[in-house]
Amino acid sequence: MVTTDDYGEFETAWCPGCGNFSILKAMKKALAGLGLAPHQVCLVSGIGQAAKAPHYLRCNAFNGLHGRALPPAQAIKMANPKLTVIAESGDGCSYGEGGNHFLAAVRRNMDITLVAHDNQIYGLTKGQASPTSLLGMKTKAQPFGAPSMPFNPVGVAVAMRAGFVARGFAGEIDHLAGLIEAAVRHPGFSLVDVFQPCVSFNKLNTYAWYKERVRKLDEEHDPTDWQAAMNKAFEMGETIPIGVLWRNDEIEPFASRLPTMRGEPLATRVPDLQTLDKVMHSYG
Ligand SMILES: Cc1ncc(C[n+]2csc(CCOP(=O)(O)OP(=O)(O)O)c2C)c(N)n1
Ligand code: SF4
Repeated sequence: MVTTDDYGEFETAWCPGCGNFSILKAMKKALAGLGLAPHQVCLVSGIGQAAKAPHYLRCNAFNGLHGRALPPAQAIKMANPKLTVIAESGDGCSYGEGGNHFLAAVRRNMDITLVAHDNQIYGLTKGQASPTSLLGMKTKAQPFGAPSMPFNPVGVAVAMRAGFVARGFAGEIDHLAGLIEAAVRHPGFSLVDVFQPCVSFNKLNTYAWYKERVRKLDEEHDPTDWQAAMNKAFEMGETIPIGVLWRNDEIEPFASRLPTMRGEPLATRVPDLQTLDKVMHSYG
């Protein structure tokens, strides 16, 4: 039986009290809950504090460039669809530097999961506003307040009728583990945007701020009702719903649209060198 211990215990470089610790716990719980052994999983990240998360789990991992977690994650899945591939990175990495990759991943609907640690700030570079920072939030780099409207990742993903869209909170570990499990089980692109307090640099969106606002979605919410999901995705005031906002069971996963992804994984296929040779010569 797979347990959380199989994923190891490592020393981290995170500040004491950082929300990243809880997301790490939830991730281990979810992977063990799914019965996935470490060799069956590949975690992919970019750059940032959140992007260090895969360093702290004993499983396959790829740590790439800032904003570029999703392209290698999709490439890994294409090469070996048998692997469970999870991209895990910060909000800056996922929606700022990696914004276009995020949109492309939603459109492709490949069977991977993005777990975005959304601390509404750039943590690693010491506290500049990120794409999800609230309008007017003061930081050292934005003393007059963040001047741009915040990006709403779950709103955009629901608007695009993505495969699966959920929002979690680092202060609700068991609930978050359940969301990650459901996201991984979904046979297409899945997003879990996670509110993650950055205790060092985000003095607005603190644990107390989130606790006052986050509310678990009740049973009545139907995640296949697009209009209801849109309404919940944009409920960002005194209450902010967490849970599975939206699920699209109707779109085909990418693998069934691309014939080369059918059959034996590319990673284990025996290449037909004669045909390859002919193709190469045809360009000569
Ligand atoms: C292309 C590129 N732009 C900018 C940087 C500088 N940089 C490194 S980490 C980072 C912010 C990370 O923020 P986020 O992704 O939200 O993660 P966090 O550290 O908050 O977990 C930036 C801007 C970089 N490394 N590469
Ligand atoms: S700077 Fe913020 S995000 Fe980074 S480890 Fe410290 S508390 Fe966490």
